[in-house]
Amino acid sequence: MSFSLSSLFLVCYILKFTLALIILNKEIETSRGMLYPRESETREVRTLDGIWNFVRSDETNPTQGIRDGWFKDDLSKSMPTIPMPVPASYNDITTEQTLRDHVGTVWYDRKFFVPRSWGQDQRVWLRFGSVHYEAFVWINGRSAVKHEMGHLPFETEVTHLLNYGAENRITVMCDNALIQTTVPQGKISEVANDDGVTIIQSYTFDFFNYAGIHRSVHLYTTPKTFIEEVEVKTNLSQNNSVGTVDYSITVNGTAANEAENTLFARLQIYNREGVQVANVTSDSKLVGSLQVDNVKPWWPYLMHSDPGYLYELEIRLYAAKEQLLDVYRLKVGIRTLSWTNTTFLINGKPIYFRGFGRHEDADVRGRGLDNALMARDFNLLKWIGANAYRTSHYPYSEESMQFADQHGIMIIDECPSVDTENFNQVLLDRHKSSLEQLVHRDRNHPSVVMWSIANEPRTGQVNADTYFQFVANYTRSLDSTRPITAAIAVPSNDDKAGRHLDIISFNRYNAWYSNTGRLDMVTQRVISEATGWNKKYDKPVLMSEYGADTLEGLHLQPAFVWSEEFQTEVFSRHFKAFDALRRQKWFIGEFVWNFADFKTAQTYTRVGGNKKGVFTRARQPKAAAHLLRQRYFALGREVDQCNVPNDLFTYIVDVGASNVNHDSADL
Ligand code: GCB
Repeated sequence: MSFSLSSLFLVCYILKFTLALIILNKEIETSRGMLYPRESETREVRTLDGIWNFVRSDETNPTQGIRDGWFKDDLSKSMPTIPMPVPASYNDITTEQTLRDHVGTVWYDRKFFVPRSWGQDQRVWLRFGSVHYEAFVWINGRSAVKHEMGHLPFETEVTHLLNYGAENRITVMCDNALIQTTVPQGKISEVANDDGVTIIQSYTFDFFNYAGIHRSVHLYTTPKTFIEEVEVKTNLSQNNSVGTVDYSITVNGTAANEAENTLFARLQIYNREGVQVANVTSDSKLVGSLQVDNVKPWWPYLMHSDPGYLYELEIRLYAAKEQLLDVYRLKVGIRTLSWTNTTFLINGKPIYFRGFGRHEDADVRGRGLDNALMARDFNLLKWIGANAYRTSHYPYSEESMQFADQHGIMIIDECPSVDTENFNQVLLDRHKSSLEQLVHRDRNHPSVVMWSIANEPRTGQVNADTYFQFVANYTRSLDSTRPITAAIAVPSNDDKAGRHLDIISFNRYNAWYSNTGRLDMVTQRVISEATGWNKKYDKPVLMSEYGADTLEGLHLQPAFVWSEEFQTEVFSRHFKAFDALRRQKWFIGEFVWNFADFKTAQTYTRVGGNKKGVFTRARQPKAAAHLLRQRYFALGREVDQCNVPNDLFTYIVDVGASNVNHDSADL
């Protein structure tokens, strides 16, 4: 009897374990709308950015505010509030450790007026650029929207919730907790401290889990029937002389439902000088194509003398009898992408990436949108001669995507999946949703040239094959015009995901995490690892991370870990490997980790954060930045025939030819 009972338990246990391993490729909810808020003849936009009121919940009682109805009235009537800027992470605004390290919910509210005119014959929408990680929103005490997933926008119609020509209140509850089924994953535990217990958030990635209302909050109006979505796909003729812009428009509104067949759109494309270069009138399907003769293609920075060329697409939506309903304008870059098992091409020309992994990170503001910092970063990217970056490890602001379009900086657009492991159904569904939201948001940006579906996933684990097959194929079904990659750090022999990707990216820290300090163990290892990936999958390969922590101002000769000399040497040893690899056509790019120093969780391996930046956190160059600049421009000159800046090389001396024979014994 006891034997059969224990075998029954064993069978049940095995069954439970096996069931937990089964993951299905389920349908998931998809996003709608979300066009970037722009003013036009038919639309008004207002920002709710500014100083909001803020309350940190008791960590041991995170749902207290919901139970006590804090959203029903001003927050200050329930709890003492402090002022909090929006957009910004809340963590580093005060001097309190409890707020910096807070785990769980926080609350924001503010008052605002809505013009009386907005109440007539139009609709009003509330849109958040991003809230990390989960947001619950109320307008005048009534639930408006709920959204899960940091770094991505969400919106809802609030027409019926607003008081027109009167005061309104918006309340937001934001939860930063990361668990095993969130994207990214984390763990919450209760740990004893000196006075009782503390709730601890842990995660395997190193960047600080900044939280709050990270990007702008907008209110905007649309007509009753309006352009809800626009999708464009562009193409070029063989010799790049004629461009086509395929469009597809989705309309929302009563006119769309009742008089579906009578709606049509007029689309025009204007060049940079404001001259109309194409126009078309659609039928009621609102799908079609425009042709641009003598087109100026969108080129990456340094690949052409006029990079980042953008046209303006104007869409006018009409009802029967030429009644103008809505106008929306969108910047469009006309380019093609194609790839083989050895090459990745833009407008028919092979790409060699020279770029960075980055973070949205700054002192005080954390991950909050900051236009001054963004402009500075793009100036630095251009100064250093980079042509690309990866949005490691989550989607960056829409404003930065617009900048990248304008400046011709190519983007590997990454979803927020980092160190993904313990694959399960809920995680898969959320992971797919993060990609759906990302592709939906960014599909019209010419700068986006690749989707990255994960950073350092544990692709050696059971289920990784099926899991990444589902994630990659789902992303492909959303957009087949761009290749798919993931930045992988497991050895190529163990990896089970690469076969589902189009391009292999790998991260490795030779002379840092492996063989620390051994500069003589970099070059050959990089060459053989890249070659291993190519041999295994027969696909283009790029190195998506390499680098060394470097304390600005620390100089040690001979080079020693953490010194500026060491970072410079580590780079140089990689350059040698990359040059050998470039001769193999399948090696398509090099990405330094990281663009700038950034904040991490507290650990003894980090002195004030991750210092692998080529720039400091204050965006000033370390010594290696000058070296990298010389390489990136030299590469630009060699592979893309670009001009190089006059100040690239500092004049040192005019050494005349020597007629004496020297050998190394002289030195
Ligand atoms: C990595 C991660 C990146 C880290 C980096 C490091 O492999 O992808 O997020 O910051 O290493 O410096 O440890």
